[in-house]
Amino acid sequence: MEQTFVMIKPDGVQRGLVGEIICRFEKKGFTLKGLKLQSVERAFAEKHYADLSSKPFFNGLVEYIISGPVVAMVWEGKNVVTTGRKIIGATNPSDSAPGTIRGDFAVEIGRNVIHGSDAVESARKEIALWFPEGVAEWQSSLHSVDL
Ligand code: RTP
Repeated sequence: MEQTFVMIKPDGVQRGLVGEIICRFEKKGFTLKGLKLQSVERAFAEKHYADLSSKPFFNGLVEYIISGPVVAMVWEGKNVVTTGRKIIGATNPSDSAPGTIRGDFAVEIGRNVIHGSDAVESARKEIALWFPEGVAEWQSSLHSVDL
């Protein structure tokens, strides 16, 4: 079953959006497989965002991610990577549709509340980085078997 990595960024935690965000993924029907509140070191944040190291906003992005605790999660379900990105909304909150997390709760691209893996392969890498101890083994009975 497909899994994705989702991180509620420091602004999302500070604004009390953790419950709301978990609620949206749960109500959609995805299964929570891993969850932790974590303060990340600079080197860890740089590793997570290594692909963006050449971008002009990289240092500001790292400062943002280390500015307070984040909530790291693994969610599981059919097409959870793509559908999770739809639930989250476009990167720039000016473009994210109402009804999405960023569309409903964010204004600034540099304070856009949440991260979600952009592909199955990056999800695999990010889950390995954030959850080296592994995630829960349980299987929700709400998922149908593939026909
Ligand atoms: P994320 O990784 O956080 O889910 O975001 P994303 O895939 O939608 O977007 P990406 O291009 O990977 O950018 C990662 C994060 O960097 C910040 N950003 N700031 N100032 C800027 O122009 C700018 N562009 C991107 C955002 O926090 C974005 O989520």
